[in-house]
Amino acid sequence: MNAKQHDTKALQELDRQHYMHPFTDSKAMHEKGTRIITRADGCYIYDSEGGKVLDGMAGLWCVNIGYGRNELADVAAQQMRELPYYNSFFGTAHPPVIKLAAQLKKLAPKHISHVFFTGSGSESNDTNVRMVRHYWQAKGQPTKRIIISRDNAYHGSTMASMSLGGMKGMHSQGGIIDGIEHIMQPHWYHEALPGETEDELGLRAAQALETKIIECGVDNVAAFIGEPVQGAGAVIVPPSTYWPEIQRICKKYDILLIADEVITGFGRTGNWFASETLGIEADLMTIAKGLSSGYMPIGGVLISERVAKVVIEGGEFAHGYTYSGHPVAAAVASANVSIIENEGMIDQVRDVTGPYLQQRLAELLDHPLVGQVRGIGLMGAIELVKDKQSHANYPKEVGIGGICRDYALANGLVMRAVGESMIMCPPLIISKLEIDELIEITKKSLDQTLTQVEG
Ligand code: PXG
Repeated sequence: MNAKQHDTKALQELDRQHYMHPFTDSKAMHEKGTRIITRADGCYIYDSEGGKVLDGMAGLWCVNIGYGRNELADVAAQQMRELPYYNSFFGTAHPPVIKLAAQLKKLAPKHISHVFFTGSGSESNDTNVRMVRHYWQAKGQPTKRIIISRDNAYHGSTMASMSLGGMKGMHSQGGIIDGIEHIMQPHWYHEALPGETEDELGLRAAQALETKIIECGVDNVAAFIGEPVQGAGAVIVPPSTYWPEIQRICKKYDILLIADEVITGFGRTGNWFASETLGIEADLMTIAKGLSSGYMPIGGVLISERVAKVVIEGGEFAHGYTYSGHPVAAAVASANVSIIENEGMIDQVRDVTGPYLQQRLAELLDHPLVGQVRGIGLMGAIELVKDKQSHANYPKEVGIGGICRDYALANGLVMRAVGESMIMCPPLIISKLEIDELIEITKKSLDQTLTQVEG
């Protein structure tokens, strides 16, 4: 494809004048000049200066099938011509949304019976807050309203989903809504007591849920929400003792379990959902991102028969978005899911590229800066430390993650820095050769970072 010419300077100036970016320190960004991405293909993105960069983050954890799949553009164009918009309110529906719901029911865990559609992961978690409270009300237990989540969780950026999240920096900008409680995260590397094994930490972190339920009053708790593997929190894979214990506690106290699969869904961990990989049976599952591989904005909630029955029996659930089940987004999501299925992408992640990425990441443990590598399937994190023995990170002021991220970008790789962790989540189509490239650039960037911070 011929690259269109773009006037970088003019675009950067317009950007500075008029565009308010999400999650951005505007002043700092404009001092460097905004990076303008103009096109993408496969696992690579291209900028307005002609630079080619390996996208180790699949956009924002979402471009599962990779860039440049023209079939999806064709599906979108065809659907726009036929029926660009209609809603599912007031007794109507349209073919793409009905077909997508049925397609998702087929590939979801057996106990899932229905799907509610939204425009994003954040909206889906807002839907969850309303749905679990409505569920308990409809069952005649209206005091069950509190939702328990974890520190350092990410569930979105709307008021309710941000409140569910456990990001202190977000809470501090405007506060959180009532009825949300947080417990510790299952992060062995930084949360373990002296001598505590991973399994012991997993149990202790899960039992914090039981303690919190009792503290809140058993009759006041509606649900627990967790990402099977924390993503934005820096790819934190819980010890194997964690989820079975969480599940046991949810059953014991009769509270609903919500698995936020926005990042982990659609193949990321080598199954359709991480709930299968980790043996979680959730009452509600949040989906977005990989549902359409980011080609169209769409999210949703997979609903178990247990919850769906009560909601359906409860009369009108007064909730929905103009773009719930948008026909173009639904048609594109449906084609995306078919591509994942027909091209065997999930088997490839489970059997080939997932284990290969994890094996190659493990090699980085020899590097003086690397204290731990974590990961599962095609998501991974590298924890940068000053002292491997004590697990101590460099002081925040050093900004070691940002240093490493900037070197990686200059070397041709997009990686995210979350505090002192370097994180990655490449498209599911990444080849072993491209994983080699990712690892080589990471090694080089770690060396450059070490030289800069230690001289
Ligand atoms: N749940 C999870 C687990 C997520 O990772 C959302 C919900 C919200 O989805 P929407 O579509 O509303 O953005 C997410 C989103 C980061 C980063 O810094 C991560 C996300 C979004 C933006 C930035 O890693 N995840």
